[in-house]
Amino acid sequence: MKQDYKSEQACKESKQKKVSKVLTIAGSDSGGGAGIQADMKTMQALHVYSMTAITAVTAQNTTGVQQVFPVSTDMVVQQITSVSEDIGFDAVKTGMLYDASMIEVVAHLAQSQQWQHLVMDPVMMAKGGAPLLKESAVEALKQLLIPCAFIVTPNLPEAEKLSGISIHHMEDVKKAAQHIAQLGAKHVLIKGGHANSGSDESTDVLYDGSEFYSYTSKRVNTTQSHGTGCTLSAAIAAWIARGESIYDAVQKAKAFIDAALSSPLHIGTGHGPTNHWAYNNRNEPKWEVST
Ligand code: PXL
Repeated sequence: MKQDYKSEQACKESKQKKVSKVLTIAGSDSGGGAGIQADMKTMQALHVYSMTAITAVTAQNTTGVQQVFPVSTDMVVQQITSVSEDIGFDAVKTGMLYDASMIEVVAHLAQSQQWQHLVMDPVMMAKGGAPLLKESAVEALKQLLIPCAFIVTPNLPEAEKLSGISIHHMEDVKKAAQHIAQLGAKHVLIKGGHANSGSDESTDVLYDGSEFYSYTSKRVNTTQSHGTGCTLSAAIAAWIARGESIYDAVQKAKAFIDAALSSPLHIGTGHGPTNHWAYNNRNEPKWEVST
């Protein structure tokens, strides 16, 4: 009997999963498609417990950003301290940081708390062109936060800003990735979604300090792409927190965003959000537009 009980217990225990945890430090998007909201929806879908430190509150919808209200650096430090002292995390993700003083305090904590897995999305601008990072803060990103990053995930315009290299061809993408890695990031993923190549494929390039890896997927031509960068980087952070290698985390996060872009929800009248349910419902019928 005892033996039976023991094996039952062992079985039960072996079926227990560790809950992986990610802290996201980013701005709130009232429209629910990008920022903190995209991060939490993505991590929830990937069965990762998410926590937040909100850096700015934005009033926005699918037509644009109407207002930005930055949260004080003291309050951001307190949010991070509160969750790190009690709950802890397996990875940290940063999104909208808004200005140099915010970058300074986050970089300071990254160093003092020795964050091993910082996924840094260098958010600079919203889809409609609203600035989410002050121009004067780009240098702080380069000098203070990139050196703490496990992976930086710029799109093409962000990669140009961070590297100072004007990108026209794949060779330029590689040079820019090397340049950003030299600033201190362990890995750099330059996303090809903004390329105006006329190709029906989109290629993201990962650089790990010695080799380049290409991730090519079918280009999804859609206006329903608000929050794509946040969603991809949140998925990378979630998979890293779950113990995947950087190569598999990027591959799986790409699968998540491909599903999210391919099955739009048609929310709002402008640039709608991606579909954070789609990855888990890949074999379900597509969503109908509600009128
Ligand atoms: O997608 C970049 C982004 C990040 N964070 C916030 C945003 C946006 C885009 O609008 O609003 C808060």
